[in-house]
Amino acid sequence: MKIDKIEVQHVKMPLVSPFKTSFGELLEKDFLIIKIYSGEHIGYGESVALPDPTYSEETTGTVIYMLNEFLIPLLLKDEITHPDEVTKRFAPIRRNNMAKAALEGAIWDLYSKQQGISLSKALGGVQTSIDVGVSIGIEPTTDMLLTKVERFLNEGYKKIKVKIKPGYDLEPLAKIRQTFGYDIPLMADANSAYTLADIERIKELDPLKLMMIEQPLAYDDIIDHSILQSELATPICLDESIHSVEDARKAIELGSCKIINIKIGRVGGLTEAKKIHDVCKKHDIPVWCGGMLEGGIGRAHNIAITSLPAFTIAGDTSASNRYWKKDIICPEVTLSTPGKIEVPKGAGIGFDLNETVINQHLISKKVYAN
Ligand code: OSB
Ligand code: MG
Repeated sequence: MKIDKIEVQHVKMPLVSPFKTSFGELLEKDFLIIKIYSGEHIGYGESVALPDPTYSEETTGTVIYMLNEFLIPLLLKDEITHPDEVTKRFAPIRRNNMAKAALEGAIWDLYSKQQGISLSKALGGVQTSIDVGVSIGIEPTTDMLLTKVERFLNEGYKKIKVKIKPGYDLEPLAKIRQTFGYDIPLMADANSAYTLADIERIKELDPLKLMMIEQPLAYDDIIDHSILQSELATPICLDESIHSVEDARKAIELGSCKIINIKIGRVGGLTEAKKIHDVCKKHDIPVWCGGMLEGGIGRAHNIAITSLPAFTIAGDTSASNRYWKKDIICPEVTLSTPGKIEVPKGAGIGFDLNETVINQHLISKKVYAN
């Protein structure tokens, strides 16, 4: 794969409505688009980091720095023949997984375009359409929350995930159960807002029969989660705590979770995501694909990885209109049938870029020639 040049575009797009979690509120997303040029093909990647280091330590700013100072020079140093080599090339650089994944994702797209196959196929995907869910932030009132739940249920979403935090947990979730019943697929995401001292309060959620509770305890913990899981009927799903296949193996061995949320950015790319998928499949741990309020390129990568066989639970990859007035890809991501997204069959990610939308939101652009 001879790389001719790499382009990094920085864009900032407003969300259709604010998104609030236990760690803060987002009104817009600024992110990076990566374009890797090789002959007649261009591979697309997206940095999923948030503007502030509140979900993880990475930010759009740290990603720009890491790309510029370390990762792009390393990638351009010698030619690679397969995307798996990118993970190895980046291994001496500690963490900075979202920065690594942005480049690695573009290389995977480029590689599958050169092979003339879909990214899903290149990754070993088997599902031709995927089940999807939606993540709902902390809403100003319970009524507004119920309105959103109703809207997304009507759109057929197969998993309703609600953000919770201490003081906003049992009440809104119980209201959803009272209103829509126990048959709707409901889960909660705490984004590390609790500690083991809250164990009694967390156990009060058990009667609500949630599909799972995501990352209740510290963002870097797998020990306390194993204690909590041993006392909790509701399955724990880890998000923030899992950065690698080794983290996943240890969490499974300790019994820290029964489900794992795989985010390509958080784990450093598609190669590592696939490895985590494989270890989970071996241990009968279901996985689903998490989201980072991605633009269309990130969304397309999520769709491709979700086509792997152990992704048996609906992920957070909603349609483009969940977050964007106009997405950066064409066509936009839509539900093919209620609660389902079709996996594109075209080469690579299977979407073109909407350069008009990108240019409307462009802050800066940098080109690295090889
Ligand atoms: O914890 O899953 C999370 C968004 C930003 C950071 C962390 C998370 C989320 C979401 C939104 O829940 C998922 C999405 O719809 O993209
Ligand atoms: Mg989460």
